[in-house]
Amino acid sequence: MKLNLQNTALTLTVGNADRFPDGRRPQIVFSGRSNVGKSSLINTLLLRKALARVSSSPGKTVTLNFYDVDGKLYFVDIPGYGYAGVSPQEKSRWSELTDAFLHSSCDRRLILQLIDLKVGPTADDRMMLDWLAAMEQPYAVAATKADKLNKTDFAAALAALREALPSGVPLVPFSAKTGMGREELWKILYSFLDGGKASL
Ligand SMILES: Nc1nc2c(ncn2[C@@H]2O[C@H](COP(=O)(O)OP(=O)(O)OP(=O)(O)O)[C@@H](O)[C@H]2O)c(=O)[nH]1
Ligand SMILES: [Mg+2]
Repeated sequence: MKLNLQNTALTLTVGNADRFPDGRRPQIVFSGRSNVGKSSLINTLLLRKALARVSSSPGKTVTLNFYDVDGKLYFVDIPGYGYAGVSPQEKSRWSELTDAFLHSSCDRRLILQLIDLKVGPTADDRMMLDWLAAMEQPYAVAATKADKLNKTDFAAALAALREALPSGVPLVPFSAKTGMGREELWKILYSFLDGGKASL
């Protein structure tokens, strides 16, 4: 698959479980706790400054954003979890919407789970990782904000995160600030789009 990254747009913002687009197009889903860097990662992958809005008020909107990538696939920015300031009502809205989405049918769906490298996997992250493993869903992990660590801490944090993941799950250190990991993530995405689960 070849993609023209000049040809991307936010096409759909969904706050209701019955409004998902049909699952014929492949989807790359960006999942992670609030503030982990999902929107920044999407912007970096697509070489855009502000296609996905980098938030100043985390956890405020419970919507899924679908970005059309060259008419061939969707990048899906799902709302972040684990933001301390949200009400129980908003939390249950988050669960209902994301759960419905992640269970909705799609021919090819890859989840990119983001985990802050410096913070390490939180309790919520571990729940999400358990869920992904149980779903037998193809997924990869991006360790975000890698630029925040010095060399020694970087190596230690990456090794610790590796330990927390089942073997065979791709793990890519990433920084939206320096561009570290962008190429490697695209390789994973392309290999998924072209070959499927086995080549991950
Ligand atoms: N140093 C550094 N900061 C980053 C990086 N990526 C994101 N940030 C910062 O982290 C904050 C949150 O980034 P977002 O991309 O909005 O995170 P998000 O996961 O989309 O947040 P929500 O949409 O609220 O769930 C912003 O202040 C970003 O500038 C990174 O790679 N390095
Ligand atoms: Mg965001």
